[in-house]
Amino acid sequence: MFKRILIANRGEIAVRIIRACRELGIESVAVFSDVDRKALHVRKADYAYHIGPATASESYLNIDKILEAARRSGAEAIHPGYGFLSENANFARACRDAGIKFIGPSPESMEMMGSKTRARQNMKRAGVPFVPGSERGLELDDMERLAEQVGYPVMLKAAAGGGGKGMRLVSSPAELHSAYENARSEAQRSFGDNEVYIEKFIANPRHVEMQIFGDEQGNVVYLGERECSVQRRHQKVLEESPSPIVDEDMRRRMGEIAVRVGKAAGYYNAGTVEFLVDRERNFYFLEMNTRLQVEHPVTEFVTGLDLVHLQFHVATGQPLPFKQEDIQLRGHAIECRIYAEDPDNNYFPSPGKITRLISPSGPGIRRDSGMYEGWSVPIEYDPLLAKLVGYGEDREQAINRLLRALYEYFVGGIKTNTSLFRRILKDPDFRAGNIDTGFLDRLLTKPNNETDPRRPIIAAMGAAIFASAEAQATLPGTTVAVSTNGKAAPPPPISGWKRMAREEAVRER
Ligand code: MV4
Repeated sequence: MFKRILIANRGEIAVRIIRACRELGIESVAVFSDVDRKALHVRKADYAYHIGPATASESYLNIDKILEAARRSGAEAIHPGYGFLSENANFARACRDAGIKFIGPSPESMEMMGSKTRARQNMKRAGVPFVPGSERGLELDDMERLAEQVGYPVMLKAAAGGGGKGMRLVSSPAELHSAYENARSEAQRSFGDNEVYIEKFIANPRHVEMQIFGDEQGNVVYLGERECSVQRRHQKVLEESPSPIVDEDMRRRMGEIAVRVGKAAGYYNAGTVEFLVDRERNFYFLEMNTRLQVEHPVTEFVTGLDLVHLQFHVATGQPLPFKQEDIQLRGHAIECRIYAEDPDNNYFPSPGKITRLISPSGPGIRRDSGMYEGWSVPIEYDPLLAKLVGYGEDREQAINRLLRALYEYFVGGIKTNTSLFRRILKDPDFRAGNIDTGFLDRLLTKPNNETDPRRPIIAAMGAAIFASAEAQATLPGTTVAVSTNGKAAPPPPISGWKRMAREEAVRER
């Protein structure tokens, strides 16, 4: 096993990886930018190296700075976490060239999946079902011809894209020309690559992804699916495993397809194969994520595996310690992404100092967090604070445990999105498993039932007590300061509240 691993990341995922290191007796090396000196991952690691200013391109995204820290620290391997350099083939190659093990897939696998058109060509060859459309970038006239063939509405997508950037829905031939130009220029601006291809549009799909794991001997297994349809602006908000719509037969078919994707890519280490699922439960390969994902804890709960331990294990060159038939899924897990954002201000980021923190725990609850009381959430990075994961024997128990834990959570000083999860978890459609990628937008346009119907009465009671206290404060016998210069009097030195409390304390029963 490795003796020392550098974690090229920050926040909750860095803490998660440091925990795995500690459990296995591996020394952990943190890296940090100027604004992360006091971050939790820096406190928890065995060693920590400063790598530059807050700007990610000069710190967490800077290959030379990361490799320099690895060299100075004597780390033998680098775990990239998610985001930042995790899916950067040049970084994986630079690690290889520097004689440092990149804990993840080969740069070749990453490159194959980095371009959607290249991935579609390879998946076609491997017999993997993908959304009908083109496998190459197209010029406008070819695009017009193919759109007629596939049938409107169609989706234009950037080959280098992801997260909805450079994506356009086209409902009729008249809209194609301008949508094509827009998609192309957005793709050029966002990715420096204007290749655009076409797909048939799938209305209100579900997003279901399959976790796979490979070793360097060529074995690939699947570890169950995650339902990730609860999204907002292409950002996942809540994920669960298993998916409420996937039965044993569908899981086996989807899993075997995902393994075929992995094998076609010569894939090893942790990976995720994303599918779109239509209303008839047909599923289509969408893309592959070549990293450990944010939502991996739900898979860890239902499989009983530690995916980070497993990443370390296969990165040392050892084969997977189990076979497909050894994998058994048990129970149900749901993850909430707790963000520093303001639900009353369109979920705008809400950085600042955490002045008070009361954290949930208890049966079936896991919390992966990068925050602590007194720490300030920086504005420069993704505002994910923590992941709260609930586990139960079934979906209902997982939901109820999560709701209970959400009520225990108190984060003071900043705004967080915990109220959003109470709404989601109480929603009848969600509880029935009736979710697709439009679910959250629909929920957010409904009246907010999170508001307690007793609120107006509670407010009236509060007002009555306040009015009574005001009256008490000015009763004869109360000390009232009198102005000597004829201007407004200062407030009374003894409040009515205090006097009422004292009276209550000495009252005869
Ligand atoms: C689609 C689609 C419908 N039809 N492709 C959005 C982000 C990108 N990764 C893929 N996306 C979609 N591709 C076709 N042919 C609908 C979406 C989509 C979506 C997909 C997954 C999760 C959330 C989504 C929200 C809106 C649209």
